[in-house]
Amino acid sequence: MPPFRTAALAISSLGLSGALWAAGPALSVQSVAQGLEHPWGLAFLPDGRYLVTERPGRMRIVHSDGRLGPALAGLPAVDAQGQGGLLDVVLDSDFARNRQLYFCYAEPGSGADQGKNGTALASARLSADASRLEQVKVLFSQRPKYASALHFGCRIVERMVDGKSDGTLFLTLGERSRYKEEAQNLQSHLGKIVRIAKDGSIPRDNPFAGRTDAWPEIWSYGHRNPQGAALAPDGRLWASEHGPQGGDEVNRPEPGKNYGWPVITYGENYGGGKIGAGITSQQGMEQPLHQWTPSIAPSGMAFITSDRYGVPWKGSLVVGALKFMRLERLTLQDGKVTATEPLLPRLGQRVRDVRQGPDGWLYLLTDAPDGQLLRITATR
Ligand SMILES: [Ca+2]
Repeated sequence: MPPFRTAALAISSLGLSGALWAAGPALSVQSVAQGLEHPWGLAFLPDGRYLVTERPGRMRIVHSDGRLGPALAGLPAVDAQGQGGLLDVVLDSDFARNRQLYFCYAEPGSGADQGKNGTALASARLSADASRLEQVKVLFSQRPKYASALHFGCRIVERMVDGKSDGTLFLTLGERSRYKEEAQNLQSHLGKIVRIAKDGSIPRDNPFAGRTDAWPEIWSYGHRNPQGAALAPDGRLWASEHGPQGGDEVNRPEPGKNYGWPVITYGENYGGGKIGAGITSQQGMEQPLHQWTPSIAPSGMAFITSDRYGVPWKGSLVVGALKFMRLERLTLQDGKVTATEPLLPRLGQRVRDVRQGPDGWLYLLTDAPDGQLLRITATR
């Protein structure tokens, strides 16, 4: 559709001083709750309350008046050190009926893996009185485990096809930092996005299912540390990942595709110096849809599907930035990123997660020892 492309280019070329900004709403930030210790994942319960994870290993209800409920009982052991701990949580799309939820975390190793850890995904049922997790079941454990406090990835997205769950979950997995070459190894879970059925089985239509030289859980590979993921309104998976120094990325991970790390990257080593051959493209490896250099340190992401922020913002992707302490809005057109705009430049807090609530507003979690749940409303 050439007319659309022309329009998108025009918007993009306006850059930072463009009319796009003027067309956007004025935003207001309200604190819903505070006193959350490094909150990481946020879900909205059907009764108007919130479910929040805290990285040290707690999951709790936040009441609509901001009061924090006690930590829920029933969590498995969590290896909370460095970037690891209790990380994401999502509700099953049928939660109102089945009270099922999914969470991921740094799982401590045992036996031969004593002293090591890895990302794990579990399902559970929230008890009727919302005081505990019941029927906790580990659906997936990242292999191999390593002794590392870095790069767990760990966003969960339920896959929906034509608006209905297909019974599977995506889980993003980091490459644990010291083992970056593993991101290219198809017989390793490091630096991958995997797709797992809600009962822990492996979907038969995964891209590498049936192959002997690749693990069947793998959906896409060549990722570094993907800490943001969301399903677009059209049902496609999008994910963000931290680059090294520079080269943070947004991708739309497709089955079986290679997203390049550490062979291709727009980043460099910390303190300077190229990674590998220092190349940004190679045959058979996907280019990011957007990359940030310098890094913004992208964490959670969400699509704006509500009308709350006006027509120009509907369909945008918003990404939380841990660095520069803001939100980043990406304008999308035909599956491509055509413009980016920093939001909330005076927020002054690291953004760990961003989600659109059932009321259509955006909600943020800020990463701090005294982290907050914030609601972002539009005042015009
Ligand atoms: Ca890449």
